[in-house]
Amino acid sequence: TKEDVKSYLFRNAFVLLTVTAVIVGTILGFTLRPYKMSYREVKYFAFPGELLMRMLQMLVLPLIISSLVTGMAALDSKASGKMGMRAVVYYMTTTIIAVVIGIIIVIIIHPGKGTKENMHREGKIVQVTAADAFLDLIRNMFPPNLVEACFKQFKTNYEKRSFKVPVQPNDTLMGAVINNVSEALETLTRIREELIPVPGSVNGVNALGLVVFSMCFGFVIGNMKEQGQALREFFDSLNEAIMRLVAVIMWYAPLGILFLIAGKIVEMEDMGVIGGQLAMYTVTVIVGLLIHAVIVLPLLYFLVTRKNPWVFIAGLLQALITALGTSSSSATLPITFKCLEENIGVDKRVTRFVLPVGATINMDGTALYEALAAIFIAQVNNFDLNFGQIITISITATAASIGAAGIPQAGLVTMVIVLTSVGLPTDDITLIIAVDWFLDRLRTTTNVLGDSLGAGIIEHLSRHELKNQDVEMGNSVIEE
Ligand code: DAS
Repeated sequence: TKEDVKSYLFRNAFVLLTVTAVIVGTILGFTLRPYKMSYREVKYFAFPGELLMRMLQMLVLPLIISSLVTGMAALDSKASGKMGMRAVVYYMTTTIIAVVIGIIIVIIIHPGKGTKENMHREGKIVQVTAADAFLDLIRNMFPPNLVEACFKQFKTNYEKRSFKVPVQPNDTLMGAVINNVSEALETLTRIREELIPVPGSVNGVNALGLVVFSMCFGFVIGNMKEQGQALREFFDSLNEAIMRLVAVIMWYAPLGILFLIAGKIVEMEDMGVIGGQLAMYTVTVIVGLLIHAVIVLPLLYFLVTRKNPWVFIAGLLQALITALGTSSSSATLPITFKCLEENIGVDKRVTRFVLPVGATINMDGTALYEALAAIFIAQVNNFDLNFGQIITISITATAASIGAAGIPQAGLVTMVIVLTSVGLPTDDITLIIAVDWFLDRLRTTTNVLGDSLGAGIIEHLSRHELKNQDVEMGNSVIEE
């Protein structure tokens, strides 16, 4: 009936609006492209998109803190311990699978042909060792000053880093970069200014440190009986308030996504200049990400829960599109929360605990990409990797994905760790920079999918603990 159609449309309004936004944004972008807007015009044009990014980022910090504190406080220590273990096992397993897929795919497709003779580089070897990177990661888990951890961080222990763009005409692979040397340099400067912050940071903020602190803090106040009551209630209502703000932003999101997508299409490089090897590389990354996101993760979800993964993914659509539009898994976090809790109905005790951690450290798409890109760079350099080196790449790619912030193109920066670990030239990151904005969106979507399916899997595995706790607390238990 008419009423049914109406209620269906209303229930699915967000998804419909978001999908429409993607379509309209794409059409608008391609329609305006021929007009070759100036940098400033593009900035003005894409302004509604920039606002969406800022609004989402505005909520991330209070959301991470309040959801982790309440999430931990709501679980008894046995449940949180078990859930934590399951989360770690899930994150590690899926990340390692992703890395292996990346390595196998790049070896099979072999997109890079050795062009070493016609490339000379004088780039400096960057003084970053894998050990430095690991220590930095651990260090940042314990911020000495919590207030400072909420501000932009620029200090790292390997601050000095130099990139040089190897200029080499008549080289198809380099063509794209050379045509855009100034652009590439600009991007690199931007990266240096914005991203080199601390590993594990979100938008310059030390998220990893705040995650660790919030978890410990929530754990402690959860065990404090009456004395902790005031704090538990405070963080609970803070979390509720933030989620209501998220609900408001949800209405704006489709408009923002429309302009984020249209703006990017207007300003992107002509795909024509992308040479053969780079095109092959792009295809290889896409194939790898697809295998992981469309086959491996849904299969894993099905094997563990025996539920239809596609129903789950359909409920997640809006978060996935937001990830595609923003290329930031932490900016997407508020939307991911909404989708999981409201559309899919995942237990809040699980989402609050698992999602903020996942968005900070679990990045399957990034891990796959880092391993794949490093081997591609080895192929371009005619650099034969032995088995030990491939293992080193898989370990450092895992670490680099944990260290990468959930912000645009963070994975490109942490790649330095992977390349230096096997002695590949870090300057060669410039080879892949021309297509990174695009691949970044795809790996961010994969990252968000991995975190979300993980929440579903962990909820399923923890159902007994959650039920026991409900019984103890006298909550009404909903039978499956
Ligand atoms: N774009 C990132 C994310 O938010 C990570 C990356 O650059 O790989 O997930």
